[in-house]
Amino acid sequence: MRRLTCLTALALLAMLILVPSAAAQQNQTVYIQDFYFSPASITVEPGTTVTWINQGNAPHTATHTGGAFDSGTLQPGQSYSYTFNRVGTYAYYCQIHPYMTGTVVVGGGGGAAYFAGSATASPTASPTATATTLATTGGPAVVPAVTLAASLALVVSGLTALRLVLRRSSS
Ligand SMILES: [Cu+2]
Repeated sequence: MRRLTCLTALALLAMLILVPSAAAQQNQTVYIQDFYFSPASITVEPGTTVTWINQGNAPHTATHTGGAFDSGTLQPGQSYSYTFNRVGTYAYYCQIHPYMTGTVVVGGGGGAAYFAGSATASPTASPTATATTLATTGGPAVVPAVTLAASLALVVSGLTALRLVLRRSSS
């Protein structure tokens, strides 16, 4: 009885820790310094929101060469976010200092899986949930898939334990 309650508590605790960490992977930060982007190149899953934070002393921009996104002038301390829903390689630069360049690669090797999964998904409906599901079907996203599987296993075991506890206390 006490052991089951303990198991349930552990399972719930693990859920609280694991689930947000899986969701936290949907955000990435690029720091803008004087005069470079750090890291200059990042690879993210579709649906990831990238935030550029100007940590330098000069104003900077993060401007896509193809016009998909443009932060405008970011004064020191200001930030700009853009959500990458489409697979591709996005080269960007600073309009004030054009020698500052960076790249965001969306999809990595999982592009095929992304397109297969996105055919039925509405582009406007809950991008976080969609991206999480896609991560489990994507080839290179092994770690998130394992994390999700572990979370699911814990949820199931936690609910089973909870049911046992409830059944025992009611009889
Ligand atoms: Cu700049």
